[in-house]
Amino acid sequence: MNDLGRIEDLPKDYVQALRDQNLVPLWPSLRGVLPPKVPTRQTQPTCWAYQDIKPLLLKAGELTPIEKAERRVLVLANPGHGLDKMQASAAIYLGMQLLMPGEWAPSHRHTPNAVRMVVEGVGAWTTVDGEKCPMSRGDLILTPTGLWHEHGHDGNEPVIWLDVLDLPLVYYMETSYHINGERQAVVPGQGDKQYARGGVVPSHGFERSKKAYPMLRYAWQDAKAALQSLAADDSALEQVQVTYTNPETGGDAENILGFYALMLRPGQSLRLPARSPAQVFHVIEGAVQAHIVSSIFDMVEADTCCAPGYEAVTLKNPNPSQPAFLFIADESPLHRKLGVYENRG
Ligand code: 1HN
Repeated sequence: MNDLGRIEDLPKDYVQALRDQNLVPLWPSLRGVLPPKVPTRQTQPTCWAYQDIKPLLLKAGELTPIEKAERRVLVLANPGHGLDKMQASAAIYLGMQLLMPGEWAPSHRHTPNAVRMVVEGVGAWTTVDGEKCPMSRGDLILTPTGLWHEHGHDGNEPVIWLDVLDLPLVYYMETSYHINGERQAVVPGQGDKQYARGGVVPSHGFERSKKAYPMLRYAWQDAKAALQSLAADDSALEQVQVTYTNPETGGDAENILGFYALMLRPGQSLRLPARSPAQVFHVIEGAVQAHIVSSIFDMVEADTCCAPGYEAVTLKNPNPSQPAFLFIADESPLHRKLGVYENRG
């Protein structure tokens, strides 16, 4: 693999003389940082079963009060990166967060972008930039970079959601920090109501392009209805998928990670091409078998898995009579902006 000469081939005193000057020879490491044809990926195909996470998360609820934790989260860490790194992939962080009835996770803002995918429970809400977003199963709620956000819970059962952040990238760039704030005043006017139907928008009471992130909550019932009507409209459509977008720009909902909902028809097997971005798959409804490199994950509702970039993924719906629905997060907005995006088929 390394045919460019080894560090051991150099005189020890020469290597030490380089070190003393904070100098390093490139050639022994060149193949490592620039491997032939395919990048080295630490990201391993990994699956986290919700039935394994949930009891441990509920236990965290008993062990650690919210006042002490601020955010009560178990991180879904990819062993390929090392568990301490808290990374699912190079750019993606995943965590399962628990909020118990009556608890409040105080207001703060930070540079990493986040989204929440609600997994279980009713009665919780997230206030983002003054907009109070109710949290129901399958809803996607954005907390983009710099916006104040806090979580509360008026219901009477535990609420659990999946956090997806671009924290590993923002941390790597030495740009990750947070600021604590006061409880937010809730302001009227909800982006998810104003933009609920593409093509018809309110004539009064809102202005275009005032906000960088005009829509913060994407209700699952709307995304699911969109998928079902796409599937019904064209029975030959193979990839029944929607992208969560900024309704003003038409671009991705956030700057770094991309978010999508996918419907697998009953019994469908779908091959996703080998593309450069790493991906995360989370089952919202139904069952999904994911083939990723040499791993096969049999996933049920609320299970989550990740796939490295540059690998094709095959998703199968084993149920012959019911569709399956997945939430997908990937690194493609980042890859496109950086000019490294590839689709290798
Ligand atoms: C964060 O602010 C939240 O606001 C959740 O709920 C998870 C992980 C890392 C850094 C900040 C939240 C987070 C986080």
